[in-house]
Amino acid sequence: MDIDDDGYPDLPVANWDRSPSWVYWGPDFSARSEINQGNILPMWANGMFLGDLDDDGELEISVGDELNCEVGSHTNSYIFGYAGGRQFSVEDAICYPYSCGAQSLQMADFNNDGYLDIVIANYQDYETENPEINSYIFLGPGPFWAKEPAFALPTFGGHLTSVADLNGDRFLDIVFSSNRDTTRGWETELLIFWGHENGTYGVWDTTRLPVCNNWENQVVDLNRDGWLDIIVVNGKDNDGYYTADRI
Ligand SMILES: [Ca+2]
Ligand SMILES: [Ca+2]
Ligand SMILES: [Ca+2]
Ligand SMILES: [Ca+2]
Repeated sequence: MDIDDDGYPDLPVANWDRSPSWVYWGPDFSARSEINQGNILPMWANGMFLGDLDDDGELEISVGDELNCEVGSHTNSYIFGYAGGRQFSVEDAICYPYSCGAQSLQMADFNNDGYLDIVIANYQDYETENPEINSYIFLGPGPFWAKEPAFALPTFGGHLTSVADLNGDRFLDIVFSSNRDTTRGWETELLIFWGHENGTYGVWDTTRLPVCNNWENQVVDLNRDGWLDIIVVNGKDNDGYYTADRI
């Protein structure tokens, strides 16, 4: 997306290490800026998303922070704002315990009220190594840092989400990649949480599909029949063999 409104798309990059995350500036991408402003340390960033969360015409960038050296996975995830020129500033946060081993903070209007909301996908609590922790939906408008989540969604080592209306009922559905669970190990199930007219989500309406050590999913209509399909990026099975990705 074009962050600085110069007519050229720019390229945000989440760095999964101790480096800050960056935006490379179009059109030639030779220059980059650090996103981690306001003394926010790099914290093994995952799953960036862009959207105008506060409806002021400028994009915000959400960054899921998985862990840091001092507090492990008990760390905040942050939302940075574009501060003009090639600068960013910290705008908002999803705080621990709602950010725990976070993989993404995806933006969408889940309750159809015109304000962008956030779904955070949480991988695991590194202190207990338990991957069966909740992911959460926060309803906008922000600020989100002191908000309670609207919905707690139990996930299996939650990873990158896709958000789309998969069944054509006009309500957004959420596809959680599932990395592992406690009983089935790597051979777990991807979770689709179905949307509803009143904007609610819960375990009482999910579809589960077999996956192995699933890192990511994407939705697209591959066979052009008018229905979105799901591409699943898998890792290893319980015997340690790397498995085929699935559609
Ligand atoms: Ca640009
Ligand atoms: Ca904005
Ligand atoms: Ca909303
Ligand atoms: Ca739907």
